[in-house]
Amino acid sequence: MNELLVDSPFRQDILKGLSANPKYLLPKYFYDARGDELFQQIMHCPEYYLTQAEAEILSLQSRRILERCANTSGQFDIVELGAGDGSKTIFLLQEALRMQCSQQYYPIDISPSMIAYLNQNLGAKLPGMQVSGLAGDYFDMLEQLQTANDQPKLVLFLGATVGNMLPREAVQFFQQLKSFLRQGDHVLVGFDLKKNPQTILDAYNDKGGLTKAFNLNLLQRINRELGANFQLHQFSHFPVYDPITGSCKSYLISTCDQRVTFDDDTVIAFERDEPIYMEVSQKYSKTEIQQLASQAGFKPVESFYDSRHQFADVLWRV
Ligand code: AVJ
Repeated sequence: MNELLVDSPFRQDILKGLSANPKYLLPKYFYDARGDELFQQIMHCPEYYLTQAEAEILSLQSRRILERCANTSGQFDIVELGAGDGSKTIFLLQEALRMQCSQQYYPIDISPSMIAYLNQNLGAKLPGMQVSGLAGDYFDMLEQLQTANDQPKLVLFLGATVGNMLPREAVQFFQQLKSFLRQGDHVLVGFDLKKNPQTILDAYNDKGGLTKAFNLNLLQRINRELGANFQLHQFSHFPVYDPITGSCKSYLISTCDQRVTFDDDTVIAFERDEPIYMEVSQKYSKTEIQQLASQAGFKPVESFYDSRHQFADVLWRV
């Protein structure tokens, strides 16, 4: 055992997940620099309809969304959880500047490279908007923000990031989010809607193999950052979709009996055909979205859909 190795949250979470039965990894760890890059490519691949659908909503309906917020809040700060590269949010931010209802944008993201990119590049595209990025976990960063300011807020949680939680986890998440908000604050949440199950499965099983590479990249990251020796070619990518529960789940399957060792001498054994549960991408019906709002204690304001009703950006108020 090398005593100089720091027991980082990343190491703790990875070893906890790989020691569990069944084994799992946390999707927030997909997003290192290479993972960011692969996710950008997924967003542009033909099977991954979500990005286009939400871009259509935000490019055509941002004015209406912001009018509904300004009604009750007047001026407000815009906070975004899981901002990514901000390429869809920019429509909404530009409209907010035109309407003069917001001049402060706080993107929060787990990826420090994304936040650095936003801090450097977004201000120039949005003259008059103060961009203050925060890299870290959502609630840690919201805590920081709360002590720094108490402006009315519009919190964006776009891109179906909420899908990385199961419905009961989502209820708890929004209950906790609400504790950072005040009466009259808004949240805009992007949900991927239940639809033809094959369309959904294809989005997580693209022909170009990007989603597979995105999943395997987390093993690569573990190799690099935790001194492990995952053999990437000994894992296959296996996505499934259950049209009743709406859960699309991704697994990596060990294709043989194998042992993986880490630089702290940890050994993780895999049996042939043993899965690692990587991610859920939860899909919702319109009714289930309503139920989630009421269970979490938010008031529905208005739902915004793309022309094919594949995706919903849903506005709630505290
Ligand atoms: C970033 C969580 C919205 O679940 O659709 C895309 C991540 N994983 N392809 C999703 C993802 C595989 C994505 N979210």
